[in-house]
Amino acid sequence: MRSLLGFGGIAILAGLACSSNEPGSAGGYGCSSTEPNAVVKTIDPPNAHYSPDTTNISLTQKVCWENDGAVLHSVHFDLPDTTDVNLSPMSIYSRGFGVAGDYPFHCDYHSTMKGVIRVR
Ligand SMILES: [Cu+2]
Repeated sequence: MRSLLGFGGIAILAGLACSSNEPGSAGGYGCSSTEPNAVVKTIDPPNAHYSPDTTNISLTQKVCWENDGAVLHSVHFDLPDTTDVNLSPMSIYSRGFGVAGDYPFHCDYHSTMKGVIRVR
């Protein structure tokens, strides 16, 4: 049975005040930790990186990137999925995958920022 999420499960919540129904976030945004989410945080320079840089999820899980820093980052996937999303300060980006595989990604603004989502 295939996941219903597929590639349609993409949601961008960038800087939209009062639009989040995610609990437990004082600022009105943030990745929910009560759903079956895996959370990846962007870490600002001088030691810019994703934390964690490798994330393992199942076909039914989502990954939520969270920028609670002060500078712009992006989540730019490498081939075969070239989705490219800017992640402004105080914003999140959440998506599912639905197809098993490795999904490497990087930040367009900081060359040290690389990560991979491993979907099994
Ligand atoms: Cu960055």
